[in-house]
Amino acid sequence: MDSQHCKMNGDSFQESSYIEDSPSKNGVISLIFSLKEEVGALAKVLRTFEEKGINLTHIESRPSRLNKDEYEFFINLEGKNVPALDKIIKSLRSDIGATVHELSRTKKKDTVPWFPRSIQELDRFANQILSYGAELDADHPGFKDPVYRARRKEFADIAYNYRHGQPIPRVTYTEEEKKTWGTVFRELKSLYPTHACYEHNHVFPLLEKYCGYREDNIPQLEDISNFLQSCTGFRLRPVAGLLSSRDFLAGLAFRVFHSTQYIRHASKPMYTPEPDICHELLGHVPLFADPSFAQFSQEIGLASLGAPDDFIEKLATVYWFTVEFGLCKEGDSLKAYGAGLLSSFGELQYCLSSKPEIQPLVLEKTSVQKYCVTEFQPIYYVAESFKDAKEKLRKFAQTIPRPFSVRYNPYTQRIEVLDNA
Ligand code: HBI
Ligand code: NLE
Ligand code: FE
Repeated sequence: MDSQHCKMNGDSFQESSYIEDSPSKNGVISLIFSLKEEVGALAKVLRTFEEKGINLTHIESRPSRLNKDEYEFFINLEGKNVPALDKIIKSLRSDIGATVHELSRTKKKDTVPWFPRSIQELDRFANQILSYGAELDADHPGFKDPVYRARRKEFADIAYNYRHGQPIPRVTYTEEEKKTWGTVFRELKSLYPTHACYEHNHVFPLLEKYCGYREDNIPQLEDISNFLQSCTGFRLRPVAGLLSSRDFLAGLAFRVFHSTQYIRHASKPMYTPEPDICHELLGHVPLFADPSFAQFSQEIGLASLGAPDDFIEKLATVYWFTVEFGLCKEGDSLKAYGAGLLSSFGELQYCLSSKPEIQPLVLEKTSVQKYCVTEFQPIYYVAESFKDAKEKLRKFAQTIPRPFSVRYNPYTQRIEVLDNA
């Protein structure tokens, strides 16, 4: 596999576009913009800053190297009113035709990253998809297949247009898509009795009974979302591709699971590095119907809200080695409960073979384990039980440097923030 996709510690899923938009927090913002040499050009720009009440703390000018008849201005300003600043930058670009480079927005050290406080606010994540999803990477089996790409776009549009509370649009899958699902379904179903954990095997027949899980049918997200809500309050919302770890984990705090709706490319049914409908429905969904697992998942989400970037990375790694690739003890044997295992008939067989390294789940260690997202895992961590994993997670969450604690209120579907100060 291509090693450039093996960024360590999951940082291929990381993104740090979080800018605190509360007007009370003021960091320093540096910009460079260039203007045509013209009488009053700079004054005009400075006036817009003045009008929006933005204080400039430093300004330098120099002739532009790229364009002889332009001047570049380097400015520092107080980041008090970020939305207004964003408007100014936009209008500099579109109205004056200036080239604007934003050099840095130094966040104050104690700035808390934005997080959703109500379930409706998850709508904000819809179009913040990481490149892996919307634009397929060059070594993806679907990259050169125009039919597959066009199909992926149809699914992306459903997700972009979705708003909380709406029913999830039903999809008519093509014969080829159904065939891919059929292969994955048949192969996995034959492995589950011996390889999947008790909870997965317990729920699976219910999904066959109530949600249309069959070899010749790809179930609909809406039906599954309703089923899960009646089991544990978990619900699904469609997503166009990979979200940042921060956004994805925040959904879990509300018992919302962002689910893809497209299916893997027909040429590689046995394993895909991306989430797809097989992964979500066969891997994740059965476990979200289990109360103890649902609680564990939500607590990872709650721990992530407003946490600093390095902590998000640790939580994403814990998520990776539990929810995605976890093994658990059942008597004397090991079983798979991680969704990435339960949706890949290649890796499901491999993970319980003698090939990989097996270690007990110890979050201080597990949370800093490096991993690769495009290959079978060389190491797995074993949980004693979901209850044990949850207790470990609670202890771990207490180490988050966060000046407040959070609690989910299921009646209002809001996060309550309790100030520790
Ligand atoms: N985004 N849509 C989507 N689905 C995932 O399973 C997913 C994600 N973003 C990040 C992620 N998973 C995890 O690997 C962790 O980084 C949380
Ligand atoms: N490798 C898994 C599969 O083939 O189903 C998907 C993993 C998504 C994180
Ligand atoms: Fe997953």
